[in-house]
Amino acid sequence: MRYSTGKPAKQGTIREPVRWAAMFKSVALLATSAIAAASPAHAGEIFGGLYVHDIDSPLTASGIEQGTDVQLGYRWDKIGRTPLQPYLFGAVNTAGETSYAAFGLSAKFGDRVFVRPGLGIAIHNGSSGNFDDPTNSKIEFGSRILFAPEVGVGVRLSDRATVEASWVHMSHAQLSGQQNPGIDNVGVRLSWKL
Ligand SMILES: [Ca+2]
Repeated sequence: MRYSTGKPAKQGTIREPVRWAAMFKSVALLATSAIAAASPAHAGEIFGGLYVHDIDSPLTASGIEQGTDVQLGYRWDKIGRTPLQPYLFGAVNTAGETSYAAFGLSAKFGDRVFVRPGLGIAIHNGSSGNFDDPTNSKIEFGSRILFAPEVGVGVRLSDRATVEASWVHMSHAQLSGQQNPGIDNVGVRLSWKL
């Protein structure tokens, strides 16, 4: 029995769904093979963390801004046979001060215990002023785009999960002039392999 309603189906109503199904199938196949080609062995990782924003460190002239950074990101699988993993994250400041997003490359050395250095480029929504304005509680970064080196020291919790103490620095290395106070954010980050 093909049609339980007993009504004869019109030509169009049968053929349209079949055509759409075929199209959907080929798109799904294409997407699946593209993902498979991009990551033959593993998928990437998602990560998230909480950071004390703008700690007063010897590396920066700061300790000015307040709040906590809520960070959320994605780390791709290794590029070929290199240890390099591209990453992308956003860090939103809970006190409405400088939030930022960074894209870069990191490498993980070790397994149960590891060190993960990285170098990223960041864009932020804080002040990019070239002179310090002491009347505000903002950092004048001197540039909209900043270098964002980072280091994590962590341990593996399971096959999928790691936790690390993480330091993210941002400054422009005086490439955009003398005004380069920089910022250091220190926190804890959890990564989860997909
Ligand atoms: Ca200021």
